[in-house]
Parts: sequence; C-alpha cells; structure tokens
Amino acid sequence: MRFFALGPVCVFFLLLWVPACGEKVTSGSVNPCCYLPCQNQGVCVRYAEDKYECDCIRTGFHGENCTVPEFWTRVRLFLRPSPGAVHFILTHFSWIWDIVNSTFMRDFLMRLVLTVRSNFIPSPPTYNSKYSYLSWESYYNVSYYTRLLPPVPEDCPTPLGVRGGAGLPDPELLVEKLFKRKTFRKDPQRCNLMFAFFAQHFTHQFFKTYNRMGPGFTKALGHGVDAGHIYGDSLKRQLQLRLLKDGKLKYQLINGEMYPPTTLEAPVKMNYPPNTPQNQQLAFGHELFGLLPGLGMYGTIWLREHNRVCDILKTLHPHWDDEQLFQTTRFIIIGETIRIVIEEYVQQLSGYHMKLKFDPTMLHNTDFQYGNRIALEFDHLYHWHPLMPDALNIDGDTFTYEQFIFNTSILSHYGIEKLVESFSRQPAGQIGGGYNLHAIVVHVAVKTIEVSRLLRVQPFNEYRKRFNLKPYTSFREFSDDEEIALQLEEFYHGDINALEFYPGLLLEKTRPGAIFGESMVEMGAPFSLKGLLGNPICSPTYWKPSTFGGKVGFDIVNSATLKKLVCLNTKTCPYVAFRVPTQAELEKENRKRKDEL
Ligand code: ACD
Repeated sequence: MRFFALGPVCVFFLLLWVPACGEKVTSGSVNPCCYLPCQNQGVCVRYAEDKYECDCIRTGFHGENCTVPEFWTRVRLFLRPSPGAVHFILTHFSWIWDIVNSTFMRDFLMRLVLTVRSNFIPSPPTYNSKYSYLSWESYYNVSYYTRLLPPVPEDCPTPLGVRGGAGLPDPELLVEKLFKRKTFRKDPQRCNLMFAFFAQHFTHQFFKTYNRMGPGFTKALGHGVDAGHIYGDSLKRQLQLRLLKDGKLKYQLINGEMYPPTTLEAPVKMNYPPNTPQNQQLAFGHELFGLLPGLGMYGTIWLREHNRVCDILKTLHPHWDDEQLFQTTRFIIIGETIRIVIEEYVQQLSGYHMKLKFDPTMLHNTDFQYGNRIALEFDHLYHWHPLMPDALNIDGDTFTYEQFIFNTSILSHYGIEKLVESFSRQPAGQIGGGYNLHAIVVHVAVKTIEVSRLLRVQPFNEYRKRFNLKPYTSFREFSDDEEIALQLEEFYHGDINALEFYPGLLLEKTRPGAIFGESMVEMGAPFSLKGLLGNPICSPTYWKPSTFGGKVGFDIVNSATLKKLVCLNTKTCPYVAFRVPTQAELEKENRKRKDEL
C-alpha cells in the first residue's frame, strides 16, 4: 500500500477541482478521504494529516485505490451483461417470456433476480448518518436509518467531500427550474392513482423520519413490512386501535359498511388540522392517513381485511384467545402485502414480461441473510411525488388538492368501491425525466436535497458505481433533454461528479417508454427485494402453514391479489388494478359486467 502526499500541482488542481486529482489524492489540510479515493467498495482509512489507506479486502480488487481487478473479478466483469441489455430483454420478446413464464426457467430467473439484487445490500447493516466507519452503535441502534455508503466525513470542505467546491445550487431554484411540473406528463407504463396511493400508504410503514430526533432517525423500528401503518408503530397505539375481542381492530359502521373508528373510540394521536372535531377524525395505524382520502381508502381496506381474516381464523380455532387471533392475522396481512407488492406492484413498475413470483422457499437453500434495515438512501430515492396528478377525479367530480387534503368526508361519501374504481382509471404522473412535480409538493423535493447535504450523502456517481453502473461522464450523457443538461451544467459548474443523489435519480433520462431511468431501478430494486424477502415471515423457520394459523391462512397469503383484497371487502367488485385499463381491457370489463347483469 502506498501513500500519496499532495504535491503543488495537485494543490493547484484542488483549487480549481479537476477530476485528475480524483485518483492521486490528498492535501495538506484536507482529509484525504474527502476525495472518496477508494473504489469498488474499498474502505478509506485516514492515518495522518495527508495519508490514507484503502482497505480492499474481499472487494475483488487491489492497488492503492482498489482499482486493479483480481483474475476472477476480471472474468466476472467480462461476462457480466449490462443492466441496459438485461432490462431490454426483460421488457421485450413477450412471446419468449410467455413460454419462460410457464416453465422451471421462471423460478430459476426469479431466484437469480432476488440473489443478485440482494447481494448489493450489506447484511448486517453498516453505517448510519453519524458514523462513516463501522461501529457497534451504528449496528445496534435501530433508531437510525442505515446508510449504504458512509456519510462524507464531517471535516470535508463540502457536503460531497471536495466536489461542489465552486458552490452547490440553491435547492429551491434547482427544484423550481427542473423538477416543477410544466404540463402533466402521464406515466408511459400506465401506472394509475391506485398505484400511487398504494406506494404512498405502503411505504409510510417503513419511511417515518423522526424529525424531532433529526433527519437521520426513524420512528419505524420494524425496518420493513411490519404493517405498522395498520397497527401503529408502538404497542400503546396498537392496543388503542384493537377491539381486544376476537383479534379484531376497532371499527364503526356507516351505512352498513366498515370504516375506521373515530379518535373518540380509538384515542390515538392523528395529524389532522387543529380545529377538526374528534368525531370527524378517523383513527388509523399511521398518524398521517387522514391527510389524503387515498390513504384513508387503503387504511379502510386493510382494516376490513384484518377483521375478515380474524373471522376466518376464529372459526378454525374457536379456542384461540384475542391475542393469538390478532398476532396470527397480522402475519397473514404482512404475507398478503408482500405478495401483492412483488407480484403486482413491482411487476407493474418493472414493465417486465417475466412474471415475478413471491416464493420465499426459493432462497431457503442459499446464503441469503434474513433481517433488514431501512436505508436513508432508500428513503430519499422513494420520494416519488411526480406520481401525483394535477387534480383528482372521483366518480365524475374533480377535486383540487385544497379540496382533497384532510377532507374527512370523501371516504364515506363515495365509499371504497367508487374510490377504487376512480383511482384505478386515473393516470399517475411519470416519476423520472424532470418537469413533472406538482407545485403543492415542490417543498418536499427541496427538503430532500437540503437533508442530503446536511447528512452528507455522497454524490450520485458514487452511488452509480456502488450499484455496478458506469458513472456518467457528462450532463449530456446523463440527460437527453437539452435544457436539463445545460441547466445542470450551470448549476453544478460543469462537474458531473458533483451532481447530487436525489436530483440524479429524478432528472436522469428515462428509459424508453418507462416511468423512470436506469438508476432508480438498479438502486431501488436491491433495497426493495432485500427488504421484502428479508422479512422474518420469509425465513425457513416462519414460512410454514402453522405460522399463519394452518393451511387456510397460508392459502390466503399464497393466493393474495389486489383484486381479492378489494373485492372480498366490498359489496360490489369495482375495476381494480395498478394501471389504467387499455381500450381492450375496458371492453372486456364492460362485457363482463353486462354478463353479470
Ligand atoms: C428487479 C425487479 C424490478 C424492479 C423494478 C423497479 C424497482 C425500483 C424501485 C423500487 C420498487 C419498488 C419497491 C417496492 C417495495 C419496497 C419494499 C421495501 C421493503 C422494506 O429487476 O429486480
């Protein structure tokens, strides 16, 4: 291992910042690790004022900065197909996939997807927003979101290390100029509002920043799919929501249909505007679900499903007490959720012709590690607010956000069927590609950028490398939109390596006909699949009928679909899907309805 001392030439370059300094690093006063010199997951350790060492152990590379591949790494790199090629194959040749999907090849490929994706995520988790080196505290203190890449050391000249030394863009200006919607652009993959509200309600169980503690902390200590949005994130809240009879949750009946109780019956803290009368405040597991009727809709559907499953388990196990019925139903709800997420939600998002499959046994004979820790980068990546349309159409009525937000009557006025039907028919916005963020949520993107600086999230290109993607070499390569490329060039003073994580994900050129770009898929999929399959219910010890109350409960999990979730809990069965129907699908639906009449 050799050390580098900063020569006068490099000092000159440092002042200007040129990438040539990236490899041979250091300075008299700057921590050499600020240059992020160690490649291929090598770990930078500072030894003296201007000395560092890269620990390349088990990276498959060696050399001062872990850049020299070992023999087998060379072979692997040579054989590895590009993500673009793999994505192209998965999203084309439907006739081949029709065959593959009905053979053993489907299981083989699904196992490959799960293992390849999960291997990007370290287990046990590593850093957090306080510790940029491994520490017991970081491993043990689950109040923090984990970090995939360590935060840039505190003593670096800029939040990105040394990049952005000429100044980072004003977040408000950046968002105003490049994120804010000009005219609504619908998602070319046809995701609808049923999808958008699913994304929002479901991710709120594991993205719950504990703002009072700081933006690196989370209140969702389950770190995954624990259904905390249905049951609350504490035992106290859970008990307030429970009927404490037959395993059920509290509810009220409106026109003979089940809805969440008000906070008078279930005295949980909800975030409604201060003057909202308590008899209009519905009580959900998540304190924010009163915000949008789309969240309330899903909260109500899951409430009905929970109580429906309780009834089934009660008939099968008449001697079980309330607690066992509740706990077992919760497992079933978690299982149903994971199945719907993989087989319908991620399927829709992927645009793949390959049929994704939720079968935990696929990983039982591999070295897959169970458990999960939600990463801050995953939280930032999942800020998908461009999904939201300009206004909401419900059963022929149009609502502006002002009319929709904290509207406590929409849910029971229209009822679940009409909301599901309307949201399933209304297109959501394209997430990637810029210029598609509704004005009402621009502040969220601004905040995300501010937080990423505060928490010293590494530059976008560092994440590209971490996920085996080639770093972009120019803004023109990054974006196919002339204006975005030019503006970013100006904002980041021509340095593509200064481009930040969140703007990188949201403004990157989208794949043809896709909802977002390459990076969102390649970075999002590992966090997602590791989180979903890392759930304890997927482990060999848990994944068996007895965990779910026997064969009947296990079958509920193994056959869950979005359609069943809705239609087993409504009087009529509305059109329900994660994408807007095509003309052909519409006609088929209409024919089916006529036949039913
Ligand atoms: C693959 C499957 C296809 C992946 C396609 C897009 C992935 C992009 C972002 C994440 C998508 C969904 C997240 C879903 C669930 C999150 C669950 C987290 C649980 C803790 O090619 O691999």
